[in-house]
Amino acid sequence: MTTYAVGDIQGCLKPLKCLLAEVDFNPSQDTLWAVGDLVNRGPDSLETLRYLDSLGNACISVLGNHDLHLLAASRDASRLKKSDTLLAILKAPDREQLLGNLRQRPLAHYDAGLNTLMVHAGIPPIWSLQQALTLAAEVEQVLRCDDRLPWYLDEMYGNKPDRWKDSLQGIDRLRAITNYLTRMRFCQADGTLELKAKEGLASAPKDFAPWFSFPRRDPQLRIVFGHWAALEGRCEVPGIHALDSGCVWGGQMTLMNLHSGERLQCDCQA
Ligand SMILES: [Mn+2]
Repeated sequence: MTTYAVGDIQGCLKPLKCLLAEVDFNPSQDTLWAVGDLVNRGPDSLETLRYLDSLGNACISVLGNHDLHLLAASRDASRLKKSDTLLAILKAPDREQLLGNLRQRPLAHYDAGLNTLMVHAGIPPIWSLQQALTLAAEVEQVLRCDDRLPWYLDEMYGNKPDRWKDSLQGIDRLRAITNYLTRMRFCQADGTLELKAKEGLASAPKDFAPWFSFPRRDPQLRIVFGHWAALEGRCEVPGIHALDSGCVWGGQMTLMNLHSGERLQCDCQA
């Protein structure tokens, strides 16, 4: 009965299976958390989705920006970029089932027993745990609604508004929540976002710092996140665990035992 969390998979199924074999992962007893970006850039996005779906309740995953991009591309293929490796999913006979399952996945997952929150990118310092969960649920509701999903996917791209306000409404509100939870790296203490810088800590734009470097509303809460490959799986802040170690970019995949905190990495090339 062990819960593990894995970093961004991005279609790298081989190292994932290698890590799960290494820990004798048993889907009838153990649970795998995935920090999102299940697909894209890597070689086996289609098989990754099929495999994670086959785990049923043994896999809990939050949505990352690439997963949302897949949903948007399934609505309008002209959104595909040259570097995307999503075509096999869009052409698959079971695409509707795979995409249908994907849009049921949450943007934030919290386990009280493990005192752990999982999000793809992070949460801004101005949000409490409860706020993060409530706001994530607002987007989740739209993702699961046939009538509102196309509107959301058409309007979700963009870097504005760059600062959270409780009074935000409509698509601005949903886009801000989405950007915090799935794209954020650097921000300010008041939550102002900077979404262009993608490199390591040294690349912080003037007056900005990593989202996890500010005092937090729930300092005892453990947070696991992915998205930021340039951190190479390292974060010095106690209780904040970076799991994206850039597997798809030639790095390793990281699997963390959420009970012991022990980490395992796999060199297996995707
Ligand atoms: Mn990402």
